[in-house]
Amino acid sequence: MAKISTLTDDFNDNSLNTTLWTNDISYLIGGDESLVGTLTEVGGKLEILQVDGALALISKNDYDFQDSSIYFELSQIMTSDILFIYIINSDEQALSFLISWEGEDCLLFPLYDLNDGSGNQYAGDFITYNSTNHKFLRIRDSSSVWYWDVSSDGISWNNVDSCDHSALDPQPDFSTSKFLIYGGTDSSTPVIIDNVNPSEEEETNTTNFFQFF
Ligand SMILES: [Ca+2]
Repeated sequence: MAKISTLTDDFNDNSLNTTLWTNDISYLIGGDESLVGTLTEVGGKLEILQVDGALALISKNDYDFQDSSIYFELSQIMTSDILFIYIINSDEQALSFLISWEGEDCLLFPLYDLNDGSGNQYAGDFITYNSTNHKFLRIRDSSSVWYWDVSSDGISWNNVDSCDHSALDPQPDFSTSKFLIYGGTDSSTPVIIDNVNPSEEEETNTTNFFQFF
């Protein structure tokens, strides 16, 4: 099983890579095709637009999240309601960021849900969502600790919260996981993302660019 860090897309060819992505949530729950929202690559980014109040982006393939990580650029969020960014395993256990509009405020929550009937557990306190400081979001697993990280540039990261999962019994198994963005929204403003796990080669080139100039 490929590590989830190998799931990469820069969305630069303005054509959705349908071997990697779908808006068909039956990939998550099994069963018949069930499309949520629309996915369109525009201007080198991916626009996820709600239809009938909901939107979704799902990795078609399964990945191993254990001792791995996924990050991406959140270029724009919706203007109402909620958005979940999930790592979700085959037992429907999930690690997530929740972005939630609460009146005038938009909040960012680090959460996990062990699918044991207790619902979402708070990894830590919510913080006010900031589109500049939280432009990049990362969820990672390292040495039996889950981390929720944010960054303004995808290079320098700040940890929002962490959870030592070594003592959980039974131990959640994230060896077979999907990446999922799911939201309920009345907003006609699309969620726009870019740069899912940029390759190290691209990061190196970016560094060289700035060093050269
Ligand atoms: Ca791009």
